[in-house]
Amino acid sequence: MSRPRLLSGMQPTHDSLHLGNYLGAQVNWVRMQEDFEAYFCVVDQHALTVGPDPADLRQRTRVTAAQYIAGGVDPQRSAVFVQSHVPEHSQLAWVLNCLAGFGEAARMTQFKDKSAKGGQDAATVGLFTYPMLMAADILLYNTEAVPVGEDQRQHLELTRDLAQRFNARYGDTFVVPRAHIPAETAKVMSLAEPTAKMSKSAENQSGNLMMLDTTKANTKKVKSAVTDTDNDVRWDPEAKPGIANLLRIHSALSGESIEALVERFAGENKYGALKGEVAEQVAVVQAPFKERVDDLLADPAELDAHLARGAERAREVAGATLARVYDAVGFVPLGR
Ligand code: ATP
Ligand code: LTN
Repeated sequence: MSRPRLLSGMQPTHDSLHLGNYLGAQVNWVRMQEDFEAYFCVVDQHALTVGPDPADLRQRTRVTAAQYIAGGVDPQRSAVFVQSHVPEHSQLAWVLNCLAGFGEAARMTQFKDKSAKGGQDAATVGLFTYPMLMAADILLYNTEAVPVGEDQRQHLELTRDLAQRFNARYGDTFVVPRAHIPAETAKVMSLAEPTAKMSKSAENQSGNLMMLDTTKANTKKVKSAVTDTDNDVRWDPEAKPGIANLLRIHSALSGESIEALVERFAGENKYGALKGEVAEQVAVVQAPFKERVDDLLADPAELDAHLARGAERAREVAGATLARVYDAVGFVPLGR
């Protein structure tokens, strides 16, 4: 019996993933690839929406793929591929652009945030149509499950709406996907500004724990994490967002429950001790991760071969779905 399908992706917008990407998304990917037929895409076309330097984009696309594998994605079991290698993604995106409402797309918070940051003129049309390309990524594979972080919930809702709208208008074509969002670590917050999520594109990078940084650099960031001044370790995300973030990170990495941690760090002046343990827990995961990435990047031909195999597997499924879509909307098939 065939397994249900899963697809997810990350943008190659930085030299390294951060701990939020790892805990919020990747840990779940690795767990779920056991039960699903999984497709993991490096979404380079999405990254183009912010106008990266070509050499950076090329390098970051490979580094991102290497990080998927270093984090535990098995390229023999799951398809690891690059979005621009599978042209069906942009082909389906066009069809979905013609189905999505202008106002509906304008309501996406990611678009509103990102376009507000650079000013209206700096925002590209690509940034506006980003969610329809993401919907195409997902719907091409008849995907049932999409493991992402909390910030992607709205895009997933839009994807579901578009799938249902297409099915209602043109007949049953797409599977309506579900988001899989991990509860505890759904949002890893910035260490410098614990009310904002850890983000690759944040202006202040001192709040991000980067998976490919040195242990020393990350330890320094943890030790200078913004907290509060009452020095009492308690679980109170509203009043103590910095401490809540550290507790969540510790718990996700160590497996120790938040209640147990609070009990262990109860009493005066334990912020330093908590930070010390968080730094250690981060290093246990991050140092070997970085080593595996370095090994993979040392053999670019092998890495590119993984990506070529991944794209081939992806195209088999994507091509069949796109053909059904083209037929459903009324495009004339190419004569022979
Ligand atoms: P950018 O800041 O450039 O938008 P990002 O850091 O948000 O990038 P993405 O590439 O957009 O990262 O996201 C990759 C995956 O990581 C998504 O599933 C997203 O939900 C998840 N993710 C990103 N940031 C966090 C975070 N701080 N906590 C938990 N999950 C996160
Ligand atoms: N928008 C997503 C990245 C992304 C994605 C996808 C995630 C693009 N296409 C398909 C899951 C499925 C983000 O993380 N910012």
